[in-house]
Amino acid sequence: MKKVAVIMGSDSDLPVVGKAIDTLKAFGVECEAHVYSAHRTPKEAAEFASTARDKGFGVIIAAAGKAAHLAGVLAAQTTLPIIGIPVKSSTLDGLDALLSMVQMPAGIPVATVAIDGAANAALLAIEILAVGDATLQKKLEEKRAADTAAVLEKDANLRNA
Ligand code: RP5
Repeated sequence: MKKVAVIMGSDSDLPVVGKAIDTLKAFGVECEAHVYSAHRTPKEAAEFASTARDKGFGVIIAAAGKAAHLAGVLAAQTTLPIIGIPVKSSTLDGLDALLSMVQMPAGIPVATVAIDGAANAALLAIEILAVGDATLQKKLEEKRAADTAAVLEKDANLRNA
């Protein structure tokens, strides 16, 4: 199975990004986390993205806050799918990161999830890998069924209260 790379602009993003790593691990997806910054370590970020496919990665998740160019900078160096997590790490509550990440020019896509949406970033990465992996697809379906059951249980509890 292909690996997922989880790149964050700073270790201060880890409390958010941790949910993505935990979700990937829960599905048995191998992941590798790095701190690379589009602005502070541009060479390392570009080097990682341009060699990621040959190293066995199938998807890259990129998390960053403020003027969040990391996902776009990585996307410019590879045709692997890039999923961006805008991180709420500034006085603008993450709206700055969201707009920096989501407004990519045509030709260089970044699939941007919600502000701090790390769990969905991981699930989207898993869904991409599951296109060619029946075991992973089954695990996704089991999670959906469990999520549905949990909501229906809450509904029943509410009516029985
Ligand atoms: C961004 O700036 C990082 O992704 C982080 O969200 C934010 C603050 O970084 P630090 O100053 O905490 O390293 O590049």
